[in-house]
Amino acid sequence: MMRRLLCTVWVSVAALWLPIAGLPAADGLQSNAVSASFDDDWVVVNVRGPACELEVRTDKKPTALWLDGAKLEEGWSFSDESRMTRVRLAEGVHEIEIALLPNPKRAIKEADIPLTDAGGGQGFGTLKAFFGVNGMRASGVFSGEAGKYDLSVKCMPSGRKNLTVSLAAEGNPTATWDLDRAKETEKRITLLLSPDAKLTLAVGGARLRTNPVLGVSMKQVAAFTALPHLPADQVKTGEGVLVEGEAFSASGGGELKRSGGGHKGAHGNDNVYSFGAPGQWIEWKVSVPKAGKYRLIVVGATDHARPIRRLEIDGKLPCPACELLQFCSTGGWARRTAKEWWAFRVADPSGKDIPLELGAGEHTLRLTVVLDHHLNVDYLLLQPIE
Ligand SMILES: [Ca+2]
Repeated sequence: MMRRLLCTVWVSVAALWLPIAGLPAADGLQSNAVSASFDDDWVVVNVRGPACELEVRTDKKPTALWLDGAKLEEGWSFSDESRMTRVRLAEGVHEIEIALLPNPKRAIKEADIPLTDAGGGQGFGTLKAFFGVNGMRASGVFSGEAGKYDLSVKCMPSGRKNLTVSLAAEGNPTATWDLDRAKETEKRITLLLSPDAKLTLAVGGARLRTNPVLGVSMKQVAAFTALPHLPADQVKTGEGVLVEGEAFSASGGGELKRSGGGHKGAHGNDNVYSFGAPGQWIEWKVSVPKAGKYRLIVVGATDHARPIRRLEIDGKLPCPACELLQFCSTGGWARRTAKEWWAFRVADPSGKDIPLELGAGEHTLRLTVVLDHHLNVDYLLLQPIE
């Protein structure tokens, strides 16, 4: 059974007693504004206005009081007869916290939650936490390099409270889970993070007097593969198998659009755009004349900093790096100038080709949006590697 604390708050102004809610100030007297919140063994009262005596029906003698963050050793009293706790307040804005539990600690207001590196590095930034009547909300910016991360959030038991945690990381679906009442809870989440991604961690359901988050640790499990690139007009389109972006065979997860010549200098006078919703995908059929190793070139334009795409061939990842291929801004969407079409090569950042082994015949290439940056696609080109 939950104990219910009966909290009746009255405020006295110039010797007149006024209930805090519902009554107008007596003639000629300025009223105090009062609000209060409480749970089993803790009362918080906010008072604004002229000097007054605040009286709170706490039923038992408090174990500690704080006025505006400072512990009050004197200046307050408790009456066994009326079961009231009385505090004298000067004119102004005040917060009074009254603890009724043994060995009280004042409710936490702020905390830093570091994003520690499970791999032993220097960490990935800090979430700044603020505590209020409904729980805690912490936010901060991820300071690591782009990549895929395994993240672990450990929280203490919630005790008598029902607490729900949510973690939102820019570009990823929000994860929510409940805390166990009796034992520590560890939640593991995989996130795709760009540098400077915003992270928000919230614990809701009740006022918290301590930080329930024991730690957040993360570990990079895959890096993004930044693709080398060159101006599109330097690509020898005659060498290899070319498939126009606009000649896709299927798409899903978002409304893909064909330009119909609305962009400058596109090959075949057309391209696709509106390709940037998380999880959105495009498939192309290509017919490879001869079995062998091929390099893939994707000609695209984007004004976004870091479009990430997963490449699959015939439903499979052709190489581990193909999970997170990172394009970069070409300076614009190619609406103004054809110079904004760049050729990105599936290669490691040092420029070494990542060869794709293909048998003769038809294959399906699929690009899927990871995170949310847009990329216009003019064409794809498979070139045989000597
Ligand atoms: Ca095209």
